[in-house]
Amino acid sequence: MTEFDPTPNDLALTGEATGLPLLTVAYAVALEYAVTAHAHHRRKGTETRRPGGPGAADGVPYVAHLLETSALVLDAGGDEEAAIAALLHDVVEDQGGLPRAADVRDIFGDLVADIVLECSDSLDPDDKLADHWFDRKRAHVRHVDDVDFRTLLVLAADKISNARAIVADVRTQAHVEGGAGVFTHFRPYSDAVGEGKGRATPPRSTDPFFKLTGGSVPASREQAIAYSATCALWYYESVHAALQRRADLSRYAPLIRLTQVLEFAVIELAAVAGFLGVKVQRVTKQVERDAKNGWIDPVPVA
Ligand SMILES: [Mn+2]
Repeated sequence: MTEFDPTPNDLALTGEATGLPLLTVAYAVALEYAVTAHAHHRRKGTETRRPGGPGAADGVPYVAHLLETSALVLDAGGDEEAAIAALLHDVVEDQGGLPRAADVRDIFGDLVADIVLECSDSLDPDDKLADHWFDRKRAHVRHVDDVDFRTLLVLAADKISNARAIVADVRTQAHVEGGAGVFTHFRPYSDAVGEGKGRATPPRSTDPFFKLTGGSVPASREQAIAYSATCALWYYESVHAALQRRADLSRYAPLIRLTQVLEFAVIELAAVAGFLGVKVQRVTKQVERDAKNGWIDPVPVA
């Protein structure tokens, strides 16, 4: 694990003192790059609805998520490289894999490319379908202990944006099944009902919360929704717990701030999940158990 070791660049004087702009043309180039690369990419679950009513565009452009992620990084005090990486953090995973990573490296340099790669869950879409959801997410949580400080900012901002989107979707769709349908868009739902795209990776009896599926696959719609909502809350709580440990040790102000903002988002998510019957306490206990079992590497206290 790398500790925060400020370089002269990290401690750069403010724009006023140096006469340098706070953001350069590289940020504008990254914005244009993200808009072009994600031109046809909509946010999950908005592919067919018109969120703004008559006259609004079909679906929510994915760039909305990238702008929010980058804005959170800047607002917390992240630097331009972190903010650029935030704009590009899904471009390798969602829009082109390794050739895309090479392109990002050519245009934006090693620092940005390395952050983007550290944010990429899987570079092979086939792997993503073949891997069990819990294995993939646990690897992602463990990864929080190893990555660079700028990457932590992007990871935190990404989770804040996603958790807020789930909360807003559940609340605005509360008139339909209490908003429960939102959780049918996630992988644990399709795994539990046995409708996974490509290779099926049904929940295993050793996975946490397996009992919520009724102990069998396919689960009923209600069981699968409860399972999916519980898994979602578990994931966000786990990422928050891992970020909290890095933030506590580092005293890196932008990370402390984003970890706090993520905590609020997770509390809101727990509240809407609680309305859907998710036992929040059970999720918290599981996160603690994971840490004890070494699913999340405990960070040594210096
Ligand atoms: Mn993202």
